[in-house]
Amino acid sequence: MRPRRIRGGRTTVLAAALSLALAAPIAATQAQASPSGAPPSARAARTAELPHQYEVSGPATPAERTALTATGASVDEVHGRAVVITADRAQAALVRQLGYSLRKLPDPPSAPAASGRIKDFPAGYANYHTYDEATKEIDALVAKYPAILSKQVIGKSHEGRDILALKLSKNVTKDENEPEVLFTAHQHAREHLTVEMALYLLNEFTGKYGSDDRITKMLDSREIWIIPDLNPDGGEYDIATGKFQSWRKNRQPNAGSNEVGTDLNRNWDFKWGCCNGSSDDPGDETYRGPSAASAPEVQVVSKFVHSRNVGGKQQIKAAIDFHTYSELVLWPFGFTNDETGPGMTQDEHDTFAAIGKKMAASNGYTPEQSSELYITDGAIDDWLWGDQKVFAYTFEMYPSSAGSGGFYPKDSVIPKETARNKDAVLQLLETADCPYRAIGKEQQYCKGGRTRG
Ligand code: 0X9
Ligand code: CA
Ligand code: ZN
Repeated sequence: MRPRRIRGGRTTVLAAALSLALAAPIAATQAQASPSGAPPSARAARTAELPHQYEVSGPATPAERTALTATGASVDEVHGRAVVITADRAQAALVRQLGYSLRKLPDPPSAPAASGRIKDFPAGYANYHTYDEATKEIDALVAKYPAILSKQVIGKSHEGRDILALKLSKNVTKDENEPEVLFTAHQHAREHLTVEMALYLLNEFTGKYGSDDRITKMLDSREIWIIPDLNPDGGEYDIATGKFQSWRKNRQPNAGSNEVGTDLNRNWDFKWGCCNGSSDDPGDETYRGPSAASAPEVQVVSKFVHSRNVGGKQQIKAAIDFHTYSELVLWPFGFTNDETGPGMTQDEHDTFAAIGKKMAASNGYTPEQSSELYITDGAIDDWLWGDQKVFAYTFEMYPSSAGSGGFYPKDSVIPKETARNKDAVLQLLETADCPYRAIGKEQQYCKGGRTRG
């Protein structure tokens, strides 16, 4: 019963479930139609158009918010009786059609790069790392700390940029029998703060090994993987012109459409496209791609995770995928509102919730099952858990609202808002040898101790 557009025209919304009038052409279609009334050449026009953020008053339940995502807009922020969305003109019109009122929010800043170069962050954002800057910083760290940090190129993005996996551990060149934990960042192009989060962790773990007790213990007894940039093409595109593009997806073209990009966080191969938690329209923010794991970036990371299955056992025990924004700690499943069911026992759910709530207590975020927000299918955490039984979380970082910078907070917040997650990250590392300790069931689930062999 999902509201559907008729492809090729965006002329009709069939929103029977929402009891809407069906016949009236929507405003955006009229705006896009040529004077002759011929079919609009809206594809090219939409591609050139930057989306905007809007506050939408009314949607108050997960079901209402999921219905909102069916317009193709992304839901960026959730409050009791309102949300903030990113939408292009057509999507905004569809939201109005659902009976909600929209208030347009200010656009992200646009300024010449502080460096005077294009393809760089603008003034006020100079401390964010471009892809090249991040790569240089990483290479310098690897050169300085070769005993505890190693770099692998695990594959390439659509446009051919390297996707990196950094390993941090004592005896880093050996694959030791130690619990592994994965941190990923930047599935969504405009969420630049997440790359800074990954770089923070790399700097912190290397720089404080040997002096910070908790860090030293974790590098001595865990193998930590950091994939700092899942979507380098999208990230570079977002900053390429001196004006932030509010871009979310990757930069893979879509066959038969002028619309570019797949939402990587709807493309993972678990319950892909199952549950109205993603879009089949290439123009939408949450386009799931033509098939599961169709995005090269998703393929590369899926293959990497599968490669950590050693001797029939997945070595990665826990994970955090960093996003912005809203200050949330989320856990699976996103594809269903049910707390338990196939693939999620009561003990597993309770373990997710116990660890999630404790991490949230340390960083001040709000803990909840991800479907409390809205339904998502094909998200990485659902895949990591559903396919690989990794205790996988999604962190939505700073800020809590659009008014505090939304996707584009100034670089002055980077130190505080990355360090804010240090304790949560260490907690997850510390629990990774037996997550079930969090519900007092270590004996039942973890006796025998060793993860392998
Ligand atoms: O919609 C998303 O992919 C995430 N929000 S964002 O604003 N960063 O795009 C939330 C995902 C929630 N669902 C799961 N974690 N499964
Ligand atoms: Ca080791
Ligand atoms: Zn995101």
